[in-house]
Amino acid sequence: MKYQAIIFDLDGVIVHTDEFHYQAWKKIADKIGAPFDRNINERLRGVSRMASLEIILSGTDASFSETEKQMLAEEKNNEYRNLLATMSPKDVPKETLKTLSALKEMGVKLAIGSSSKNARYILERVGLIGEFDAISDGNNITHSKPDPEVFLKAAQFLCLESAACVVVEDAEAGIDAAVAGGFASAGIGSAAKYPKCTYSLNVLSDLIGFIR
Ligand code: B16
Ligand code: MG
Repeated sequence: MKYQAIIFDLDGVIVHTDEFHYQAWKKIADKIGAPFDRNINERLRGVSRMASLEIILSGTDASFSETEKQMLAEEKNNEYRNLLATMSPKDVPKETLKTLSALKEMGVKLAIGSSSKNARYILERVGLIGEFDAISDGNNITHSKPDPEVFLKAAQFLCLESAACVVVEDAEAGIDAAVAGGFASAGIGSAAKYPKCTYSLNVLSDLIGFIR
């Protein structure tokens, strides 16, 4: 086997919570009169909550104090968590379940490397919390993607070197983080055509052929 572990990004790779991020940010942007559409939303993939807010605020001339920014971020998170509360195991794509179980059978370790502070809550809601050997998320890092910290911590939790792991990502910021950390990377969705990817996936299970 070429690799001993796969480190999966969560939002946009394992489950499609990216639509919920869009809806929650849209509500906040409309409220403060900031332009926001699906193109701007693409720039928020893999980016931390506060950095996402800064991207949205850069589209308006209005200025906000640090306290107001914290309040907007909290309001967005409350909206987002209300949407997450509607999730259940039926929200896990069959492709995800099939891929995770095939990788397990191959004896590959599985980890999560997500910028989200809600990662564990999401994994609990959809019934996947017990499926991973390690979870590295927004609560155990000080630097968000494109910094490699979240993936380096995941590798550390697995007691493996970066070279033994492949990072799977839907965000260019996530692929940049993987490259910076010395990991091989597999891009899916928006990141599949990013030239810095080691591998390009049409569907998640394409991964199986690349790691043998
Ligand atoms: P939270 P990932 C990322 O998750 C999302 O792609 C990004 O849109 C979000 O701002 C970030 O998590 C922080 O999420 O507000 O829940 O802490 O793709 O790294 O799994
Ligand atoms: Mg993502």
